[in-house]
Amino acid sequence: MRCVWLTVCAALLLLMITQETDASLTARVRHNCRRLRLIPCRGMSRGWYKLDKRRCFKLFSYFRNFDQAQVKCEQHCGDLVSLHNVHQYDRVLCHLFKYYKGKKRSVWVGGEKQRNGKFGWTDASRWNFSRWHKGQPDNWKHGEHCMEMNWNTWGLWNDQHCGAKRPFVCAVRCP
Ligand SMILES: [Ca+2]
Repeated sequence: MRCVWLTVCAALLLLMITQETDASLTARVRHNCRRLRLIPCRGMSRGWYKLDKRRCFKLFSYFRNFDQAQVKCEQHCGDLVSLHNVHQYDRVLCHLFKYYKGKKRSVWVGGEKQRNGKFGWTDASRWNFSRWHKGQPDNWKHGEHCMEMNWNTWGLWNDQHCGAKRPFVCAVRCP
């Protein structure tokens, strides 16, 4: 009986810690994003914002699987977004946070498992930045080859089944 209560208490404690971490991370994202102002990309349609000096990004809020999302980005002469530093990461994260009004939503970004088993970007740029959720990528049930952002906690990444349908973020070269 004592063992059962200990297990229950441990589970509750773990739940509280997890929720606290999630809540504090969400609060940090909210705080960080307060002052961040996105700059619309000149010469492009509505919804495209500056990602860096060379690229613009846009959230497509309808749901597609990973390959369909990448094809859609290619139709705009781009790719699913690749992220290489905290500035790019914050711009995308804050846009999502504001768009979804703090209600967490997983989206596809451009991370995809390569032949060597490591993750790379669909635009073939260098993999030099990551924000994996603790314990990820875990290749759950040996079928997770695509990367989503905002899994479980705002801003953190997870490897996911590529057939799952998600909104997605594309990036293109500035016009
Ligand atoms: Ca996973």
